[in-house]
Amino acid sequence: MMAFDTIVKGGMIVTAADRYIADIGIKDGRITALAAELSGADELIDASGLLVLPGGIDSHVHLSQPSSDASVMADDFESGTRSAAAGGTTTVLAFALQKKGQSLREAVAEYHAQADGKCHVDVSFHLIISDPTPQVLGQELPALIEAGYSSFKVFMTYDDLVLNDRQLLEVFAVAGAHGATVMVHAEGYDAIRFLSEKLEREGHVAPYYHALSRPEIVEREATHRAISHAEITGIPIVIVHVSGREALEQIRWARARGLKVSAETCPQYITLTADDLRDLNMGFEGAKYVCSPPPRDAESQAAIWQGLVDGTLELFSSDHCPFFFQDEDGRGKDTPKARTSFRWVPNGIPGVETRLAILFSEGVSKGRISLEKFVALTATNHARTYGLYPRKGTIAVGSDADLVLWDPNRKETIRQETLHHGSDYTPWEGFEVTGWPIATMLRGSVVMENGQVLNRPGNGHYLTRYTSSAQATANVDWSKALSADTNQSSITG
Ligand code: DUC
Ligand code: ZN
Ligand code: ZN
Repeated sequence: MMAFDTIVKGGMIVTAADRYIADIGIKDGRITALAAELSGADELIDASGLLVLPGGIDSHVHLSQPSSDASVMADDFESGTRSAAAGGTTTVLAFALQKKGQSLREAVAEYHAQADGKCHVDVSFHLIISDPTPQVLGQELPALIEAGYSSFKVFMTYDDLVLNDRQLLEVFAVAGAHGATVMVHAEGYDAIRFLSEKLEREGHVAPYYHALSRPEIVEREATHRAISHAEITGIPIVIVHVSGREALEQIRWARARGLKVSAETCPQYITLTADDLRDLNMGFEGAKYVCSPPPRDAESQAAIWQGLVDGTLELFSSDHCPFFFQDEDGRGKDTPKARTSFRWVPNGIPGVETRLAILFSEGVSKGRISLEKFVALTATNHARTYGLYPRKGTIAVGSDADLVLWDPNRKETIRQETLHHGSDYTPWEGFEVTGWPIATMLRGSVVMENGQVLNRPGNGHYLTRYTSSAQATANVDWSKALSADTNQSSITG
């Protein structure tokens, strides 16, 4: 019998800590050897001249999520994870949204039913808590955290999702008691409503005004409030999709106070600005870029880069929230109702497939960040923050063989026609990048090669995750954290 199923030969291995040229020996889906020269495998993959990176982890992805209006998400678990695999991402943390009045258990069961057997890469769920009843806070949430759903998101805006301050504090307290990680959508509900109604009264209804209805101050205020609630309850939080310098200042202020505040940003905040929401031809194209928080200005882009470089921003996720632009069944962004006001344009853009290429090109190829930093921002820090490290997020003996073979010199132009997602457009149409994924491996199997996703939905497994408190107290059973048998199950398991 061969020592290895596969050897990846001669690539430049990059982790968050270092880089070196070596062979990677893979057996039963895991890395079992790293050495200058390995032999004895059924399959050899030549990686010479390529970078070998940990598969990307995208910890902010919306798939099959219901909307409160007629819009429908353009990706389910099959197409969304296919798109992830094509872009070099091997783990997707998607949301399982609790509808008002619904039990959390039921919400989780619904998402498992949607994901089971459909995924091209590994997945795990963050919960979205929209209805923190005593039953949810006292029983369901603690039980689910215990069962490996160790993170959840709360919203400070949106009619059907917003939690008031008391509810936020109650939810944070449960997270603290059970060691879960809380992600916060920090934009203030009342200020957005006030500004939206004022803009509408003034006749400012085009997609561009979406950006003016939720300016940076709205994000800054909510970020500060979320941080204060975290300090009151003594919990660590993650501020997701940080878009601008004002929110960033709040996060720096919190860190200087010794608070555990992590922060995430996304490709849209380093590449787009609010001006992209303007359609100078008086058309509706600007709706393609409507997401929340909205893209800001050049100064905020520079501030976001500074935050990525100095470590204030530790996570670079896509916030893949895919809608159709035009859809004949009225399920997309361009509908008669949405044309009456920006308020009715679904908030979100697709990006799970283009995340790595955009950060690599704008960050590494343009000399703003190192290769190691790229890996930390796109894989390692996600695994650490959300209870998957070191099984995921690094290249080490014992870790899953989730790898992306990356050509740092390849020039590509992002085009909708070559992407794999369900949306009918990409916000980055025509965007030129240097650096591109050549192959993606999930637990030792090639799932994408030269832009072709091998059609094996069901390869992806559901991942249970340990809690941040387990990590903080060194209470993780590391043998289990790496064990394929106990920490890895099928989607339903
Ligand atoms: N928040 C997200 O995280 N994604 C899309 C829309 C939103 O408001
Ligand atoms: Zn959000
Ligand atoms: Zn999101």
